[in-house]
Amino acid sequence: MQRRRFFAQALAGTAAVASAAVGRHALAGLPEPVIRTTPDTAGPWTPPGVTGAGRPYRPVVTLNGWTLPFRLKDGVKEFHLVAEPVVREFAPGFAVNLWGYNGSSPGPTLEVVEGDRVRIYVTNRLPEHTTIHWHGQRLPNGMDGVGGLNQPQIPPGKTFVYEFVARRPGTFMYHPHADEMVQMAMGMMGFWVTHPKDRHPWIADVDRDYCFLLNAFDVTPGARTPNVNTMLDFNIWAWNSRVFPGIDPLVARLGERVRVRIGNLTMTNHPIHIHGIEFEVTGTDGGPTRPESRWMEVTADIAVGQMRQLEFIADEEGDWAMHCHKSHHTMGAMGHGVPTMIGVDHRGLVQRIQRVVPDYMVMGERGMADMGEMEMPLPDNTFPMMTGTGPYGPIEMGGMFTTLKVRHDQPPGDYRDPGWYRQPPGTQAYPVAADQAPAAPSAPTPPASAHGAHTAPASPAPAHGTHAAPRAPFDARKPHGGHHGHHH
Ligand SMILES: [Cu+2]
Repeated sequence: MQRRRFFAQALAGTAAVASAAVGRHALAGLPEPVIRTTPDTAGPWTPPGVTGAGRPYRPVVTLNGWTLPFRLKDGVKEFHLVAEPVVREFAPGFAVNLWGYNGSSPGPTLEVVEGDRVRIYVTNRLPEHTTIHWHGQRLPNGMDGVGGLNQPQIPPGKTFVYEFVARRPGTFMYHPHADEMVQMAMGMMGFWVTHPKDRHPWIADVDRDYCFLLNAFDVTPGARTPNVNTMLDFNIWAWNSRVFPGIDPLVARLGERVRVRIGNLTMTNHPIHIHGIEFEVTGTDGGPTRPESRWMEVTADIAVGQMRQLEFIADEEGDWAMHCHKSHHTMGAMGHGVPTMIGVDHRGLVQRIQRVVPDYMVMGERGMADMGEMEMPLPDNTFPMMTGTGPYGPIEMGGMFTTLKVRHDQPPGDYRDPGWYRQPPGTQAYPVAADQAPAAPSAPTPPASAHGAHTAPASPAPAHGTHAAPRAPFDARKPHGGHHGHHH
């Protein structure tokens, strides 16, 4: 059923590829490129009647992505990647002009078996040259894809062929090694999975095998094209070029073994945190980890250019948050010049300003949680800073966030969203009446003039002497308290 759905999607999204740069006749001997432009998660794909060089495998599911079908020709698996401009919907109402492969960014996942000989045609329909580097693979030097070093770059309108044997099983990715900063800032990347051809002592059979790439963009709110010269200050934190609530959930049946393969092609690290379960890192882009080297984690830091395989038993039912633990990576695009307003009382002021500036809003005087439900006027093409609505209200998350949905009645192999979890009665946090809560004493108020190092204490000293002492270390940290001299 999943496969049928995929083919329906593939057929619906398949366009006869023709352009001025590469005529159909020029591609006559090549496998027809398969194009898919929808951002929903395609079901697992296995080639009909072909299992590759090894035993049957459990296909991966690419989060908000898809696996590229191949053509088997004389025992070689032939793929056709087309590098081209695409439009990617990051979340409903937010579409961005990117560069990608075969209609999508990231490009489709390439999925093969250890020992397979693969031949990959790469057609360049970008306005500039490109290459593809096969991150992590063992291959002949001339197939490694570093433009200028291993090969001449692929000019616009031309097709190059890469051919090698997928020598070791594992988790890999592909991306250009030509004008790399620009081309990766525009979304050119994809996943690669090589399944083991025999039973491997360090590679478990899993019931579900998910994969996605971490990526980041700098898109000015309201704009449609990323700024490509940004080096560090990105504002869109995405998984497979999707942002919450545009990222699909990972679903599992209670008790299943689940693998999540993640690669980081951003310019910073991402500590990926999964609620509700513990996992082991069972592999990197260097291969499977030795079982005796593994330990339990709930957060795995994935550094720049690294890949990690997280594996766990989904043995707790519920809707579990799964997200990057850098809190600004679970936010949408925002202005950075917003001052901290917690504790500032604006009562009365807003109405007065709104007479002059009708859209005026105060941000954050009680924290930023209000942002999750505010109807802020947004530019036409962006997404709210904190959004996504759960069964109990705004989730107050954007960017690198989704959920792991574990259900006892999720059918095996069914990847459909089961909806929100209903907690059994008596298992959810609940409010109590004020007279039923234990007394909650307030923290003592600090002396009013604690920062006035040069003036005499103005507040009356507390009766018990223990409160006088903490003033000294506070004063000592003041850089302009010259008479302490600790920084000379
Ligand atoms: Cu992050």
